[in-house]
Amino acid sequence: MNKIAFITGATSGIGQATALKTAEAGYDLIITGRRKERLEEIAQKIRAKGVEVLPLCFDVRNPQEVHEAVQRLEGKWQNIDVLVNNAGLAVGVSPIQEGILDDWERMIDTNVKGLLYITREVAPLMIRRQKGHIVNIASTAGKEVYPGGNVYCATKHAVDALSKAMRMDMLKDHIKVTNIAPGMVETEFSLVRYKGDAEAAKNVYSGLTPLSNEDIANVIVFAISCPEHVCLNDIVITPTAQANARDVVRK
Ligand code: NDP
Ligand code: 8X3
Repeated sequence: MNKIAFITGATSGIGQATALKTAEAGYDLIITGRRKERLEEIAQKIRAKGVEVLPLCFDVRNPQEVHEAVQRLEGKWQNIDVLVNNAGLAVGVSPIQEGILDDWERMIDTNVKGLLYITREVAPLMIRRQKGHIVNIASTAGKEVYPGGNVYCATKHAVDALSKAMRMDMLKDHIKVTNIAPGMVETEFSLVRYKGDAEAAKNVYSGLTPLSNEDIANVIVFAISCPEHVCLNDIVITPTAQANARDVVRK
């Protein structure tokens, strides 16, 4: 029987590529996101690879929706081997003193509270089977801060801390936890951050070769394919043109 991976935020970017790559690696998939049509389209694409897929449309910020979605899982779908906590976003680049409260709430509620709500529902299913692997998508913004990154960086520092905490809390239950910290990956991330301003989003990656969503998906597949006794704890991945959260070289 195929293993099962549960991937949040699979309608775009890193989550979408991870869904496709894990399907190719032989996993059946539970994929989530808020955009129902996209989710269905991606589910169709994955089914064409001959694996089973269960699309679940909900907002990770809503604890009731998260609870109901996971509690409704039946039969084999409860046997989740891998959880990829990927759904997340940055909104805005304002300095703290000009920060927009709604942007802050969206980032904290999605990146921190959403990740916690999902983990709170899925981890007990893994513990019941005394096995499982949780992959948290953090960021280089969770290692360092940069001007205008304030609250986004704080949420990703929180993810970094939660990865360490989860690994300790579920150590005795043999649950692996891998923290993945990417630098610049060209996805819809910057379009969301700049609130639909395509020009500003494009400029983020101008003059350098950013990572692709597939680059990150390949690393995730590698991490979840390690032998039972091997756990990759923390992986930082940047484009060659990026040294850390601040320093990049452009042509
Ligand atoms: P995208 O914007 O392309 O994808 C984000 C995904 O998250 C979408 O599928 C979106 O689905 C989902 N999502 C966002 N908010 C919610 C919500 N409230 N409920 C459910 N799903 C949600 O960006 P990326 O692929 O780049 O981002 C994925 C993760 O990677 C994020 O956690 C991001 O912080 C992190 N990251 C990104 C980097 C980058 O440079 N791109 C670098 C480092 C980390 P939908 O809108 O359908 O709900
Ligand atoms: C996204 C990478 O550099 O925009 O997490 O913070 S960055």
